[in-house]
Amino acid sequence: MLVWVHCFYQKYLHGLIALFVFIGSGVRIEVEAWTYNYSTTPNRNWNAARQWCRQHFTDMVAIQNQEEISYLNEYLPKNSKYYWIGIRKINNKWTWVGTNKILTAEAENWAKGEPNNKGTSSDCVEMYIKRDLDTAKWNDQNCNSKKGALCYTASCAEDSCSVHADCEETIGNYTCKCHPGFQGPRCEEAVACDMLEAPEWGQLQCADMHGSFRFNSSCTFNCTQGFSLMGTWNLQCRASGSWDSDPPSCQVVKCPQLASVPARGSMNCFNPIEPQSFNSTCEFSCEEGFNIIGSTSIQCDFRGLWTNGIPTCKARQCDALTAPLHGNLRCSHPHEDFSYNSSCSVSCEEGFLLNGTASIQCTSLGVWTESPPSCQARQCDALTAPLHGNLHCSHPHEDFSYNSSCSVSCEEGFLLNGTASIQCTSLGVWTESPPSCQARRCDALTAPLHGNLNCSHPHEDFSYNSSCSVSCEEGFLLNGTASIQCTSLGVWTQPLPLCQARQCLPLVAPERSQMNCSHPHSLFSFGSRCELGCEEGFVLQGAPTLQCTESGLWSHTAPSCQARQCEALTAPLHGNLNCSHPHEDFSYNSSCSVSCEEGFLLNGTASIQCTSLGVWTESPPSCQARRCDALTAPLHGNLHCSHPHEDFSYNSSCSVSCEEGFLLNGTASIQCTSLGVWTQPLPLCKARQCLPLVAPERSQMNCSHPHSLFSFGSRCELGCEEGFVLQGAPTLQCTESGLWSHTAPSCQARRCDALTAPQNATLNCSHPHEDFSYNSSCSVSCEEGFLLNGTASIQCTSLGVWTQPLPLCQAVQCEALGDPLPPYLSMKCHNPVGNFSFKSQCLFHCEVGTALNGTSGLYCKSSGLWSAPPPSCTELGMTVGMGMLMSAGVGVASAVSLLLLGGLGFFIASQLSKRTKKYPLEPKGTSLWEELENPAFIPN
Ligand SMILES: *[C@@H]1O[C@H](CO)[C@@H](O)[C@H](O)[C@H]1NC(C)=O
Ligand SMILES: *[C@@H]1O[C@H](CO)[C@@H](O)[C@H](O)[C@H]1NC(C)=O
Ligand SMILES: *[C@@H]1O[C@H](CO)[C@@H](O)[C@H](O)[C@H]1NC(C)=O
Ligand SMILES: *[C@@H]1O[C@H](CO)[C@@H](O)[C@H](O)[C@H]1NC(C)=O
Ligand SMILES: *[C@@H]1O[C@H](CO)[C@@H](O)[C@H](O)[C@H]1NC(C)=O
Ligand SMILES: CC(=O)N[C@H]1CO[C@H](CO)[C@@H](O)[C@@H]1O
Repeated sequence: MLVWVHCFYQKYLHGLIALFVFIGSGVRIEVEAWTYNYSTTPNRNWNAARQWCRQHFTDMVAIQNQEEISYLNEYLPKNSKYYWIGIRKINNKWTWVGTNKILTAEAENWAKGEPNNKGTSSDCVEMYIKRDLDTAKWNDQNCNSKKGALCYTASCAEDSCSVHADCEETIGNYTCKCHPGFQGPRCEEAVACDMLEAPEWGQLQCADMHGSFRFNSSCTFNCTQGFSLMGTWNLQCRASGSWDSDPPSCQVVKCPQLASVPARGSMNCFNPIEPQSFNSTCEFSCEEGFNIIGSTSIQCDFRGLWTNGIPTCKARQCDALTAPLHGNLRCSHPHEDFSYNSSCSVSCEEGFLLNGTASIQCTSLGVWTESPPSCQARQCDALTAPLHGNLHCSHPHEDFSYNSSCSVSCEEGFLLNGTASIQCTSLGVWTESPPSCQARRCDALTAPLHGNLNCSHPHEDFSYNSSCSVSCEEGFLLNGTASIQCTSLGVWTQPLPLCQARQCLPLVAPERSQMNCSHPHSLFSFGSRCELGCEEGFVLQGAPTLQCTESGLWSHTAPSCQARQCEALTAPLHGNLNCSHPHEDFSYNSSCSVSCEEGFLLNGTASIQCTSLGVWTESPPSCQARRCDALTAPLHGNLHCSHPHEDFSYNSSCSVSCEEGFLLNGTASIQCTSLGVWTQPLPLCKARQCLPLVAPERSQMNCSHPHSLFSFGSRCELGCEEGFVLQGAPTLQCTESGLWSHTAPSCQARRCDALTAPQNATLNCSHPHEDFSYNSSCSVSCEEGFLLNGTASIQCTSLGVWTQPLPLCQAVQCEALGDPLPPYLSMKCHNPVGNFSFKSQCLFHCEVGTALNGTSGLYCKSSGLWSAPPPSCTELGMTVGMGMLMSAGVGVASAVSLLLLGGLGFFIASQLSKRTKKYPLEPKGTSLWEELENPAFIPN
């Protein structure tokens, strides 16, 4: 067992805080706080197994979920009989015996087909720990079967959770399942509801079992006096953290609505809380003129009742009134009889006037605005007797008042003016204005026409004793008596005189005139005015208006009418004038016509008339010379014209002259005929002709012909092809004389320098054009023994220079000798062309006592090789070979001097003499060197 435990530890509990303790036959697995104990030695029936579990641990396992199942399957060792678990069928329900809880669906873990509940006693349950098939699944079994006991130790302790929770086992621990209304790990904390506040105008009192405003808190609301509670008065905090109903509010107690303010009064309410509610105060007042009846102020008490009823307003009272004598009283009472605002008016009988204010009112203070009025008889104006009359009156009421009556009578000689008897009416006026007594009248006079009236009136205008006189205006004469009087009978002594206009002589209208006269007074008298006008085409001579003056004479003498004058006409130049004059010369209706001479044309209308306005119908015509076409100078010509009449018209003559270089083509002078055409067409100016040019060989010619081909002004430019040079003028012009400015040029090949053959060479040239000119080609060939230095063949370019400089022929070079010379040997060379070069000859000789070994004379061959290898000197004996030769200048003379200088003279002479036989010297003109040049010269 111990071994197995070790393996188990290693196999399953590695890394966990785990502990195995072996107690007899029991094994405990402790995983943190969760503990399972089991025993398989021995296997027991279910009751024994449970007894063992209860004896040693808490109880047989109760499984709450799948997590515990897989845990057990993993950590328990395999037992062939498997393990009992603490579940049984009680009252036909699978029940956990340890916790007495019904099996939940969550924890259910039956093997396939289980429970099949075979047999009555198979209501115990085993768990297939580590079985191949249906591992960890459950199976219902006969309770007497013997199996391993699977026990657990509870993690829940007395104080694991608070009293408000149930402790539940979990793997390795427990959890506290809170009772409703509690929360927190140990479910100590009651669920909180929203905080409550006392309502406005109210109080709040809470009984808290688990802290204020928490689960099971009970809060009671009440309101202050004058307010009533609206809503639930008591609230409970529920397990869900909400109150069982909304918090109540306190609402003010209302009094009955005051339906209306008293009539004629006003109400002013003060509402500290709400309108017409608890503590509201209303005050009453009456309008002006009204007294309040009742209390002026009422209040709403806490029960919602007003302290008093609404008061009323009563109008204020004035004294009662009665109607005055001769009058009526009329009143209106808006409120009560003779009280505030009552209005009374008094009206008087006809003929009586109101004394005082007609209408009075009862004021708000209960007094009348004025004292009541009375009625008095209407007064007329007081009367007095008129001048020259007497007055008699009767007065029923008062003097000169309503119903009084008065009458007037005049003295003799005067007439009553007005009604004799008058009465004072009910309106206080006399029926008529009081009468007067007046003097007798004559007819009223007015001044006669064109006269003045002058009157004097001792009484009244135009009445007894009035006197009037008349005077006439200027130009008028008095007809009658000048002064008249009004008699006592009311008539004038004479009729009123008149004023008559002064007369002029009558007028007669002159001939061809109209006369319009106006006669304000009478025909042709003072003021008459005559206007005179003439017929159309005639002009008035004299004053157009005549007036008859105040002296009876006309202002002017009578005028006359004369025909209107036009401008006098004369015959135009080259024309005749023919006129007819019905009235006067060149005046209204005169008619004139013009005719022109031959060769001239009428310009204007032939016949014109003098109009009524004194102007000719048209301006007088003129005669103009007949026109030819206007001419302009021809190109390159000048036009000279003479015009006896007008430009280019009848008798005009024109001639043309041409510019230099141009020739006239046609008649030089032409004339304009009487028919308006030129005798000939206008001649032209043609450029003078030069001979046509042909471009010379190897040239290009560019010509411009401003006038015509190769004529005056033509200009030809000539140029040569490449390599050729123009000989002559490059530009030719056709001059005004018809000749070219220069003779035609030619093109010649461009020249190069003439060449001569260089030394020791021959020159071979070909010349396509001229000697040593463009395209000439020359080649140089050297003589034998000379080499060409440069290009063999050169050409003359188009620029007139050779492509290359002429090459030279240089002598062939042989190897230089004597640098240094072998011992005892000396050398003399003759170089006709250059040192050690073609044709060079060198002679050697050895010192005395030495002998020449080799050829004494060498010459440079055309192949550039010496004729023989250079010699040397040997000391053997006195035999001296012919290897040494003297070198000397050119010619025999120098050879001779050499011989004179050297001690060898004799020797050489003997040698030469010896040799003469073989190589005889030329008698004249040849040198020793020339001799040596001979290819036959072979020493030894
Ligand atoms: C067990 O659970 C309690 C309450 O839930 C907790 O306070 C405690 O730390 C847990 N113990 C372990 C070991 O998890
Ligand atoms: C809640 O209050 C009711 C009545 O006041 C009481 O019967 C009940 O036991 C209380 N519950 C708790 C958990 O305090
Ligand atoms: C009502 O009026 C009384 C007396 O003026 C005062 O003492 C009381 O505070 C008022 N109540 C309220 C709720 O205003
Ligand atoms: C005279 O009177 C007539 C008609 O009133 C008028 O047509 C005419 O022009 C007058 N002649 C003159 C000269 O005033
Ligand atoms: C002369 O010179 C040749 C070649 O250089 C040599 O072979 C010969 O022996 C010389 N003769 C004498 C006598 O020294
Ligand atoms: C009740 C009981 O005996 N429980 C045991 C479970 O196993 C551990 C380890 O042996 C014992 O200490 C407990 O007493």
